[in-house]
Amino acid sequence: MTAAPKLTNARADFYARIGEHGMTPLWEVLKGLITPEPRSPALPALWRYDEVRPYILEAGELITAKEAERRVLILENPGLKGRSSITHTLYAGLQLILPGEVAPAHRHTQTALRFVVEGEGAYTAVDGERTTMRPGDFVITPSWTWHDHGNDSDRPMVWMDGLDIPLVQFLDASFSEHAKEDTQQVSKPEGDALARYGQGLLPVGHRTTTPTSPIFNYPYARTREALETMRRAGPWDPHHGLKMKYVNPATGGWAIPTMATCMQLLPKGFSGSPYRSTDGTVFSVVEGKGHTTIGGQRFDWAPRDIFIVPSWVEHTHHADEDAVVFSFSDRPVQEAVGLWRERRSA
Ligand code: GTQ
Repeated sequence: MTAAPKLTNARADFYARIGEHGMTPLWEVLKGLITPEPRSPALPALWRYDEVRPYILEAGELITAKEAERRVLILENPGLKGRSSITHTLYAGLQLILPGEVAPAHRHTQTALRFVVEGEGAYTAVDGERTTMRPGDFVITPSWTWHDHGNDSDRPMVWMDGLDIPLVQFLDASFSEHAKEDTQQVSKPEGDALARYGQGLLPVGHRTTTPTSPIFNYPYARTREALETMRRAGPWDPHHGLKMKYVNPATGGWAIPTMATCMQLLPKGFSGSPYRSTDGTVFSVVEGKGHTTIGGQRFDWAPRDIFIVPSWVEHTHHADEDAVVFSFSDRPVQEAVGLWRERRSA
């Protein structure tokens, strides 16, 4: 490792003069730009649902879903304050819809995922179809599709939003618009997309026109049942337990082109081996209690808690009970450009 260049008077004078011509010396910043390993500004963090829930409900007394457009408390990474980011590339928030409310229809180039945390019976509508959401369901709002949310149940409903907002911002590719009507017309029966694309079948002659999965609700009941059946045969991954990815049935690829989404089962007593990867990851606990050691720091988790592991920070999962954990990251983007790496330690 070479020492940092010395700042002499002659050099400082030179930097000032070239600065006026829109230039700056690489050698003063090179080490921070091209690091030997990722050095994420994001920090490991955990949000305990018990702790944040009262604030989410308090927001419900301060503003309506309609006035807010989306009544969401952003989960902001403590290392990325003011940047509306949970990892360097991803956004997460907790959205509240109270009984009788509607979050009006709009569309944007950012893709959203919803992971249902609390309540049952609210819907989201995407491209003319409504889906009723239940805890553990993974719901997709593809880029540039109209979507509105509503709650016809008699209980508050809370879900985690995951969006590629920071990534799209970095690429300067944000477009959005509001629909004329708050609630979009329903043109398809509920369950149509799941029947058409989520049964190991595809319509004959189906042509893939968008990179996002045509299934927009992957119900938890099915995912959970699959994990339960698979656990009888294994095999168990020493780092991840039994970890499955949500796929786009039309391409075999990730369900969302910018965000990898997975569900994993950690059996009671599981103690994982250390793992790190270049995709900073957001975890949302569905069932069970345990802890994850992230960069040497222990984070205890329980159902509905959310925690993040920044890029290239070593972590190990431990489960005190059978645990089911959802996660998302920017892995598909890194894979598409050949950047994704992992390191598995014994
Ligand atoms: O539900 O469309 O958390 O547009 C942030 C931006 C949710 C949404 C968010 C959004 C939405």
